[in-house]
Amino acid sequence: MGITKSIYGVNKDGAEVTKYTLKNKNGIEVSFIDSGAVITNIIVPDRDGVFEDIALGYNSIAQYEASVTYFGAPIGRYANRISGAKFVLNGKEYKLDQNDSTNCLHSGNLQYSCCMYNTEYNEDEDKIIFSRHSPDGEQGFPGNFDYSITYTLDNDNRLIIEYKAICDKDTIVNFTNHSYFNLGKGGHKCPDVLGQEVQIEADYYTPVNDILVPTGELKELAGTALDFREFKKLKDGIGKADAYGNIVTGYDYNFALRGDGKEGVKRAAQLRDSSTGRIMEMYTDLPGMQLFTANDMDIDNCKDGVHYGNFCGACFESQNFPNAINTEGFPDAVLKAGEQFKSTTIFCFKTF
Ligand code: G6D
Repeated sequence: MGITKSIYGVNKDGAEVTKYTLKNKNGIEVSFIDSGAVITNIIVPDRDGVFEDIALGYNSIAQYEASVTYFGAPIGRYANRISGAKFVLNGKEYKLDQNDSTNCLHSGNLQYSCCMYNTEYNEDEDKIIFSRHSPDGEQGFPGNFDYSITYTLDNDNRLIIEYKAICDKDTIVNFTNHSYFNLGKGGHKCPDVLGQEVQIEADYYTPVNDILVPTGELKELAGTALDFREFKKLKDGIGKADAYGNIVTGYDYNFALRGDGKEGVKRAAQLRDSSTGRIMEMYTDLPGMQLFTANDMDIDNCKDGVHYGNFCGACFESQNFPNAINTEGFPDAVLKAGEQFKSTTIFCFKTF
């Protein structure tokens, strides 16, 4: 159905920020801004045809630029944690920002979601391409890294996110999108997702230490608070024990998705709300997914002036495993010089 655009605001450098909206034939709309290639709105119907914005977000560029919640944000060059904020590649040690205890979280202080992007699109098409050049050493990573993020909204109500990258040196890569979803009545204005149900295609998760770095094990989740093999309300897992008997006070775990990593894009997880009849499916070709439930959120004046509190949204961050570069046995995180990186994640919106 094409793209419309509008001026969203002015960023910290005084550059005009443009908002782009894709709309499909079913009336679903997804909007983005070229400051950060951030997803700002996802407007979908409920079972009665009431359209609401189910994506959490901010009210202004300044809030997005200062954000450490990563609403709608693409994350790179390496999403999730890297222990000790360092890694060794080809015998050389690379030091990163320590912005989360002694770890580097989501590539540190310079966020991909705070950079200005080039855009390519045709007004009558259903996709938009955001791209930029990440120079050698940016965020502490080796190599000149050229990457793009293509968002497509098709008439099957799928938001398709395609990541592409190429680097002139061996480097590491782990993209994700850190959108928070709330399928309840009011969408992102709904107070919490605790009554919403999650299903995840995983039999194992990667347990973490006290600073949220995976130990390197894969632990069975059957019968624990992390067991989402069948649909389960989030509130029915919170307060229950993980595989070690520790009480889960909120979800912030990486799930090892079923499969051998060679099947391509397959369904990884679902979120649904029985009161609105909204359901979201997430598909990916990546081996892991972080389920994060906004456990300590308390932010005023977000999008539409809404206050976001604890458990206000759920993130389904497709990813390689956290700290894979430093963990024997985890999937390879290295992108060889000149090799083309490609990865696809899809969010599909339905009603039931
Ligand atoms: C917390 O541990 C979590 C991260 O996984 C999340 O990405 C961030 O909050 C927003 O640090």
